[in-house]
Amino acid sequence: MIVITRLHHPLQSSWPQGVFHLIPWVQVPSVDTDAVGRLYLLEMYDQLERKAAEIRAEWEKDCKGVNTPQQLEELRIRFLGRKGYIPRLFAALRELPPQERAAAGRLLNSLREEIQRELEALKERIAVKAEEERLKRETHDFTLPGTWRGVGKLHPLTQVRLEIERIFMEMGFDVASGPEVETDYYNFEALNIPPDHPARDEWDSFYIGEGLLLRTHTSPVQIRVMKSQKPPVRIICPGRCYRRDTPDATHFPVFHQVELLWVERGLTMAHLKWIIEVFVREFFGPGYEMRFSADYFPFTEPSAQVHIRRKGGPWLEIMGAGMVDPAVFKEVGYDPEEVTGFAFGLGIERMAMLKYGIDDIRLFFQNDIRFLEQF
Ligand code: 2NL
Repeated sequence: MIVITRLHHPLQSSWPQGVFHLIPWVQVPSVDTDAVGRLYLLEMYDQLERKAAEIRAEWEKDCKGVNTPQQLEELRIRFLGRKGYIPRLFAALRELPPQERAAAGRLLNSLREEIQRELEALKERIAVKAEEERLKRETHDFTLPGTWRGVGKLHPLTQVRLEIERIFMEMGFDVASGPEVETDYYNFEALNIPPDHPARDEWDSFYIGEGLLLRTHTSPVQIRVMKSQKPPVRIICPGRCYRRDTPDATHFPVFHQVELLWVERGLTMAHLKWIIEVFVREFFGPGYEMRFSADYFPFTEPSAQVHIRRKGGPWLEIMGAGMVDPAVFKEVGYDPEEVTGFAFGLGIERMAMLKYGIDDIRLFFQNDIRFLEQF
């Protein structure tokens, strides 16, 4: 009796078509069972090999028509997907007896590896082609004007302020600042300008009630510094100031000041003159002569206005200055017999106008880019 189980192989749609069906095993009871088994296995292996060759051929044919990632993915699923040809072949492998699986497995493995390798190559080729096509499509005209991204710069007043700060910082002065809304005390009284003093007419102010006003100069910063520390004091106070002036070519209700204050034992007007000389040379350049002439400020005594000029040019007023009035020292708790000091105040707008030849202060506040971009 011959017992051959599972003659119907999963790869076969009907009974095997090879030599197997020709074996008259039913008619020949004394058939050599081993020989029949070997034949059957040979047939199975043959079938597998043929199927592999078919798959290989189909692959060769179909991979030529693949041009897009989608087509590639379809091809991959058809051959390597969970229910694709190759996994189905591997499933069929299980139908072979163990001793035959190795050879068939090697065959299928090499087929699978080959297809995987070619799939990768195909993927690479498609990517390269897609990139080439993208480059062909996206051409650039490098002669077209670019998008202008304006490079910002500092406002000319800021540039001038920073330059002035640099000069005095190099001479050892600290930069101090304080509030723009001040009390009447710090803005006037501490500076030896009592209420109802006629000198107040000089500084037409913006009052905002309850003894508060917009500072008319940066001197209150210096008062605050002196009240908070002992001499020596070497500071400059740059900042925004406000006066109730009607705008014209040289006046604007908002403007910027730098005041300097140096308090120490033994300072004289000669030191003041030296400091200003150094400043003028640094800021305006060499070749200027300087003149002090008498002036009056309630907070300095003596007081002076300072002019400079180039040879043959007109005298230009650059600042007011003076020796700190003893009344101011007493107010902040300094002993006028112990220390002396000097101060000056200059307008940043005026410095910028002199340096760059600007004839109207209002230009600084109009934010006209045609003006601003020149600095
Ligand atoms: C000007 C004049 C000046 C001062 C400001 C000052 C400050 C203290 C004490 C003494 Cl705390 N003086 N400042 C001194 C002289 C002149 O400014 O016309 N500026 C534009």
